[in-house]
Amino acid sequence: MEQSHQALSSKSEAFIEKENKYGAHNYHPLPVVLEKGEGVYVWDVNGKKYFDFLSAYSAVNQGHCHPKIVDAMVKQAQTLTLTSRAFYNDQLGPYEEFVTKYFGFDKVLPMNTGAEAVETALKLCRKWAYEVKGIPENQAQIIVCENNFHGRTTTIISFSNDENARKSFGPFTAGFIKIPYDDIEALENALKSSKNIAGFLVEPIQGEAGVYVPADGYLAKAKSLCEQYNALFIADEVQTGIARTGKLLAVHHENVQPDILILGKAISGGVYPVSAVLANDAIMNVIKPGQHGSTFGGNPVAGAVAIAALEVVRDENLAENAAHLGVVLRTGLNEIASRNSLITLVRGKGLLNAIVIDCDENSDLAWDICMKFSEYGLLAKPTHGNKIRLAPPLVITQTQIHECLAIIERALNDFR
Ligand code: IF1
Repeated sequence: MEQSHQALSSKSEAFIEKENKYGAHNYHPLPVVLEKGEGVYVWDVNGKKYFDFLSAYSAVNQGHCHPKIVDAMVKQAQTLTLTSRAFYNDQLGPYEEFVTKYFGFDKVLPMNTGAEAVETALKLCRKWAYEVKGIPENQAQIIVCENNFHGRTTTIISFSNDENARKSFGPFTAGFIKIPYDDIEALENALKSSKNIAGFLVEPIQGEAGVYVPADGYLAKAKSLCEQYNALFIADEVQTGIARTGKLLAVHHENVQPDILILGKAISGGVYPVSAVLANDAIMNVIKPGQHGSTFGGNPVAGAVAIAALEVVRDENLAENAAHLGVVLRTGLNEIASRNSLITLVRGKGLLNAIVIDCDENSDLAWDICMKFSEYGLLAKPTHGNKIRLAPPLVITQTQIHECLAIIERALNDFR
């Protein structure tokens, strides 16, 4: 117990103090200051090595500083970085061809961050609703789920139910209907409730809610209901996409092709901000010049990086690895749970997993456990107080998973 409160090194403390003094206090990080990453490992400023079990919230699926992705970035950065979309560049077209074929869509709209891509998808959905479906101007409604996380812009937090994310940021954007997640009847009722439903925005697994996996068949049924009511099925795969859950996309577990697909995070392997919205022509073609865009979206570095990052996912069979090692990880965690009552539930898919700790959401226990993990060489972060997300880079090996399970059990045994 004692050691987890050991004093920080003066070196770490100095960096933490600087962030406290000069940075906005919009985060509460674990007190670990990292300076280097390679594959599944990161090192702190004191040279201590850790397994990274957060992967920057699933942005570094390909592992830290993957040489192929870094090479692509460096090479392009030395050649041409930014043109804006006022001119063509020689990287964007090839990237657009690559990414649309990779995911099976006619077209892509390139952006930078996940939240921007979600905003783009919402605008695209509304425009389709007015110009194709024929909903009267300003009447479109988009169905969303309770406990969603889609980013932090004003419109996106308009339909969040995280009070902390919303309070004192209003007034909010109208036009959203909230239904319980993983409730197909609620979806059908909402779709039936009005002629003005434009679409349904959903996370295939709710990440921030503590890796909440919906019932088998939910996504497939939701997609077919959307077809029936002529509403767009919009999948936010910013966190679940790019092999994280054991398939290229989490919707592929149910053979669903969304009408609009939102990608971010690992589409660049975490080396550069890249996001994307994919759709077929019947939808994407409603956006005309001047109606949407971004200075950096689709820049040459982003295109070169994203191609390399997606090639790594394919060439290194990361989806298969995530599927296989996810089973190994959950099996090991369930074995630990059978010996240590601190874990009350293990859930997840592929390498997107969480354990639920036997304490209430206001307790510090999950935080203290993560501090103990860190002391023993593994980095993870609690979410919603009593859940700990366990999501290593997908390049992890079976031997390393077993090492990590040993760390996790050793740490938990210090508590109970
Ligand atoms: C933070 C959570 C994860 C996302 C989905 C869009 C975005 C995200 C499904 C926006 C971003 C991040 C943001 C990060 C924490 C993290 C997160 F805990 F907040 F919910 F991963 F689980 N759609 N998720 O998960 O993407 O604009 O950030 O690029 O610090 O807010 P972004």
